[in-house]
Amino acid sequence: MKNKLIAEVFREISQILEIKGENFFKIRAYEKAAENVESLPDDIESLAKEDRLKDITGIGKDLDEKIKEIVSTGKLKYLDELKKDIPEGLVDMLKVPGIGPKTAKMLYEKLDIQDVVMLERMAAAGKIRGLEGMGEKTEENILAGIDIYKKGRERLDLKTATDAAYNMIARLKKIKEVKNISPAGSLRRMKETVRDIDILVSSKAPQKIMDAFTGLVDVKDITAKGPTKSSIRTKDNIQVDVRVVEDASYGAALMYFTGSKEHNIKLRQLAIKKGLKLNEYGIFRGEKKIAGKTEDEMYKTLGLSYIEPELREDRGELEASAEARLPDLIKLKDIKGDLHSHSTWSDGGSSIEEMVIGARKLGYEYIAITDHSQSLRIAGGLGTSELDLKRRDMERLSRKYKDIKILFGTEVDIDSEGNLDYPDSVLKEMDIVIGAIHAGFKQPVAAITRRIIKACENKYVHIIAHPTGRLWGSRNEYEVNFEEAFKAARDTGTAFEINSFPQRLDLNDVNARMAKEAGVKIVINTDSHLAEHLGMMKFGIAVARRAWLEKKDVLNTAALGKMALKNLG
Ligand code: DGT
Ligand code: CA
Repeated sequence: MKNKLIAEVFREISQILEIKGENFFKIRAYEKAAENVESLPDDIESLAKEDRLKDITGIGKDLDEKIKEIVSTGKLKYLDELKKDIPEGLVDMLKVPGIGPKTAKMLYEKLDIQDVVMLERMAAAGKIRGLEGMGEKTEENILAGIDIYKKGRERLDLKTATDAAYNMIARLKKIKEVKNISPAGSLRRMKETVRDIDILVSSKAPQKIMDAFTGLVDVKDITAKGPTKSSIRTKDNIQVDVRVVEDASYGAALMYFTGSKEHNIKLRQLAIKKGLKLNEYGIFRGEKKIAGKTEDEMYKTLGLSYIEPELREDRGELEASAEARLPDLIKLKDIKGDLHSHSTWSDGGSSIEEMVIGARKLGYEYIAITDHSQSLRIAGGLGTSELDLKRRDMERLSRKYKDIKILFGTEVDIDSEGNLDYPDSVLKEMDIVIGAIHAGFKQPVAAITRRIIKACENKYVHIIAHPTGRLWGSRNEYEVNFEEAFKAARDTGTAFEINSFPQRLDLNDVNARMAKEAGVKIVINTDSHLAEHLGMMKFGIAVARRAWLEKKDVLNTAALGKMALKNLG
């Protein structure tokens, strides 16, 4: 789908227009078009082909032509022209959280700041505080924003990395000389963020693989090309390394390049203790190779059972493997439903019916539609009279789709004092109540923890959603004292969420494992704002697996009647 690309182009146009000080309505028209295209459930390419773009709100003749140009050429002349008038770095500067077009314009005009590097230098040198409305605090905020921006660019979110890697692997698989192929590195371990994509191939014809890989259409630069290892940067600026090994060493190499480094070091120490030598070619007794073809064989030779890649972080997995007490990790197919999703009733882009159809396609037994609560105006939060209308809509759909249970829910805002955005009399009527923090991220840790605990203490709140508030690349997490929060959750029977949205993925692996050990129940949700987001469940599952969770630790692996949700009695 090109929806996202087109939305990004329109957003960039609106920002450049704003920097240039153009007409407000023109700016707003592009912004609005970006929002509409982004939340569109249909594939914009097919709409363009059928000449139905003008059905989209805010798309007239002019934008219709521009979308068609992007769809057919992948570019837009108008944007290229616009960019010529302003320094290139200024557009990047807008990606720094907290820097809007107005600020960028002022910094450019008054201080000739043209890119992020200059911005950082000037903020650090205290040169910005002299400008109107700017102080020392502004400079601190700018530096903090640059930090988040840089981190977001250094490491890819798991979805971006997974999509890019599997797309590339699918194309490399078609080469007949490829025998085995797999992702390796942090991506295979399904770490929340990934620096680069590592791919391992076994083949008798490494040169052919190297040529094919470096010749792929999306390669922008070839940073290294050797007989068995090459590195490239894609047009999306993603670094990919491919290594080719002999099939007899494939397992050893896969183990080595999957890591983590800490896991590898422990394995090597174990080998030495057994009088063996371990490297990326195999396990050796003296000169004789005794394992190397498969990972299974490698682990067995070391006296261990197979360790899933998600566990290879040196967090006790070697010991657990040796003592046959590795967890039976949860799998995607164990999930029976999604308990956190949005519809067009609040800020989602799909109707309840589209969400329900999406959930049925995944074979779910239930889906909760948990739209935002009344105070969250920007997210289209629902007032009580709208709740009645939504309920009627749901009841109609429940009669139409009898093979899935549609749960009536809300993501209720936890305010800065820890109070909930609906009275108990409203919450009481809901099948699923999710409490979530959406503002006041800068409060001290004790205050935020107190808010979460207070929400847990409300007998109608089943789940605490995205418990750290982080958004990779645009917002840092707020601090929570999880020891205290988990204690409250356990005592009240409130569950904590692992949010599968790739920019969120919180609870993270470490906190989710701590939650389990503290006796807290976990749910894995997608927080979908479009029907196709329902498929992001796999990323939440990855976090859960990295947290050593089993099927029984996760509530939404159970049938609806058996789900141990908070007892509201
Ligand atoms: P990343 O790229 O930062 O997201 O994380 P990784 O784990 O993919 O790290 P990367 O790409 O530097 O290396 C891939 C794997 O290769 C790593 O997980 C383990 C292995 N490896 C790399 N360097 C060393 C090393 O110095 N010693 C050992 N034992 N293994 C290493
Ligand atoms: Ca890597």
